[in-house]
Amino acid sequence: MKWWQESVVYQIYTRSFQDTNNDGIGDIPGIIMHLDNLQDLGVTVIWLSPVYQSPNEDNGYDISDYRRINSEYGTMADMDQLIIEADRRGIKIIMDLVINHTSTEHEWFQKSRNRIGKYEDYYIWKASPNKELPNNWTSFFGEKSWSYDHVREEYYLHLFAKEQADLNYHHKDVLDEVKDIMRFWLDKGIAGFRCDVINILYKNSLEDGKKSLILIGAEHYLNNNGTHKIIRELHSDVLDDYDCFTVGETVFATLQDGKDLTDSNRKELNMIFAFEHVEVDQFMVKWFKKPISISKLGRVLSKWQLGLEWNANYFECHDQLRAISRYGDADQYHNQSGKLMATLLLTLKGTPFIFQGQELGMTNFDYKSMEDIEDVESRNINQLLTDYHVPKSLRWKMIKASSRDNARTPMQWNDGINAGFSMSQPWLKVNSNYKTINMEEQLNNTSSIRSYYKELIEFRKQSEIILKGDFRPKQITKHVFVYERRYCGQKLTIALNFSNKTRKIESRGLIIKTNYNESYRLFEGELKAYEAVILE
Ligand code: TEU
Ligand code: CA
Repeated sequence: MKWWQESVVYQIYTRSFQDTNNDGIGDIPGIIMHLDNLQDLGVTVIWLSPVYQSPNEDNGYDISDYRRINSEYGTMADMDQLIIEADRRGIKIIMDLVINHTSTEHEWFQKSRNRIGKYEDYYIWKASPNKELPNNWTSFFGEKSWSYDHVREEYYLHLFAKEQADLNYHHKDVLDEVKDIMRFWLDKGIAGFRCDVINILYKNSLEDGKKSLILIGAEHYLNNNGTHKIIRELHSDVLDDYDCFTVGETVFATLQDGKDLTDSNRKELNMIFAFEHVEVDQFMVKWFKKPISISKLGRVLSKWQLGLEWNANYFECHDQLRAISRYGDADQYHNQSGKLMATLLLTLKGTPFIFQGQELGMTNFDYKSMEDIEDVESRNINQLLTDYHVPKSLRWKMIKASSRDNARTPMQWNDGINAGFSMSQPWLKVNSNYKTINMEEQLNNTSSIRSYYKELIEFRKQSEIILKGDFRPKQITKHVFVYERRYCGQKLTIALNFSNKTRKIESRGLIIKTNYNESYRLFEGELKAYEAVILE
């Protein structure tokens, strides 16, 4: 096994993690402050969401200098110290590599709009004599994907916000720049990259896209050979020289795309973040709160588990809803459903990724209006819905049920001022449930969600079956998901009940883990509400 297959990764969204200088914004010293806590949890890799210099239109996913640290988060000296201090605790760091686009404040873009030297074609520009948009493509954030630049008097392409201009991968120098940036960070001692929207780099053509409800134009840039070739080149020219790993964030990837991207013979990526399982509730459920289809979730997860040799597993990140609010019951079965999601995440085949606060069972926000929202995606969607005359209350309902800010609320460290995140007004409001859901309360409480994460992480590290075993779906119904892991003639059965009623299942066995506190041993086929068991 490779070290990154045995790893447990913890994603830190620095802005919301811990503020140490009381400006209301999380920072790198705040991460260093909590390294002991992460080591205690059992984490062996940290994925840092972007901490590079950025005007923060999209919270760091709009980079204006890849070799500088955002001054809100600290200095390069802080970053170097973080790498050293993490290493002392057996924790490696992977960075976010955002190379589909840069901030329009990036020096390259500034030179490009002024047509300076080689930079002229670093981005995707299009003249338009009659001021019509160059094509009909729409962006991931709902708007048109072209903006007019008054300096160059041309349109530029942006598949995300208008402050995030897409780089032009038809220009060879762009890829060389990326390679240098990667080496810069790998030489500093980081252990790899989470590669942002890595499957859309290469644009085949700029022709009009097919009519579609969302993302018009995607067929011209999703998972094409140009992108595969770029990724292989990054692998052979850079990554191969280091002991590191990559996880690609791959929007709209099919299983076949996943196979192509992670097939070790092709030398592209080590694992990907697929989206299919976090899209089983897209639109209807997310916006209108219809109950999520557990059978669909189970089928999709099984398909990916069976289809790939190895992959990344996740249920939360800075773009997704909180898992308890989404798949569980945050009110009545907060503790059980938090542990249920932990059981699922940590017993699947693949490398598990925990998002900050997930180990505490943090929930979706409790905001009351658009004024509390910072997320650029939510703001754009709200604007779009306003343009379509969607009434305010319905707009809010949709935003509330889908906003990425649900996951981005500040970490809940204790029941003190601002949940211990900061002494001054946080950049994004703290969830008011911090009085009961917080780290301090859970740390020494043996029945807390955090204690369960810690226990299960340790269990996973010791279990060859979990680490190396095959995956077999056993029973997938409207309410339960049961699967086996098998290795060298041994097996474990994992049974999960995603409902608030007792459910009968076929499996039997000896319980070695349960998310209910009572210590019962023999499992006779009945799962309690939101119960999760691991059977021998
Ligand atoms: O996400 C890509 C992406 O597809 C999401 O923004 C998606 O549109 C959204 O989650 C749906 O709700 C990556 C980053 O994770 C995200 O934070 C960035 O905003 C985006 O790329 C642009 O860099
Ligand atoms: Ca700060």
